[in-house]
Amino acid sequence: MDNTLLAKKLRKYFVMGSQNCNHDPVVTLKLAAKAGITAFQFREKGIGSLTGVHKLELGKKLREICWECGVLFIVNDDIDLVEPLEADGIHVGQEDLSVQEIRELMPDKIIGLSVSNTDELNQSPIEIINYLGAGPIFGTKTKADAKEPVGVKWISTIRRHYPKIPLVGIGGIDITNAYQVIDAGADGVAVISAIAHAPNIASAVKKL
Ligand code: TZP
Ligand code: MG
Repeated sequence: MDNTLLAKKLRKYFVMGSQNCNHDPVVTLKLAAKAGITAFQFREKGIGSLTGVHKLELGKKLREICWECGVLFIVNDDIDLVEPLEADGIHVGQEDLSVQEIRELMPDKIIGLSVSNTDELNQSPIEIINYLGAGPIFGTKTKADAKEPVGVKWISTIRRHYPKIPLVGIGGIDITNAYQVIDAGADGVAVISAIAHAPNIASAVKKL
């Protein structure tokens, strides 16, 4: 997939695991996928999350929905799930398995990398990854160990250095501020609670 197409597919990027959902995650994803999310990241992690076979079984159901609706399917961090779920790619943070190692194992998968500051950006092998996740842009309660919010300025900074890399903002983004992230130069917005906790999921997805 080339950069232009990937950038388009990252426009409305729903990130979620069962621990984020007030309702059945399968129902939640179905509603979001039917309403127009373009990408999904299976992020089953943290307090209350599933492990082992339960994680795999939920992943399979969510993967199926993404196939049906033409939604890109990315796994968070867990490299052992990429093949069993036939994921389109994997998203990792700075403390996870190195992108060099992942690229050697998976030459054709999409690799997304989180970057929160200039040091992280400078030490990252941008040429071997496919997209960047930048944040947390705004304050967020969803990720317990989230770093300080960096603001939309971080989006414009990355964009200046890398005019063409597919780029999404994450952290505290909702229907009221998503436009700021796009206006700053991001290709898309990655959200958890703005969709998972929305009173009306379809309406939230449309407004993002
Ligand atoms: N990475 C940086 S902030 C964040 C992640 C996974 C949490 C985003 O959740 P929300 O609810 O969209 O603020
Ligand atoms: Mg991680």
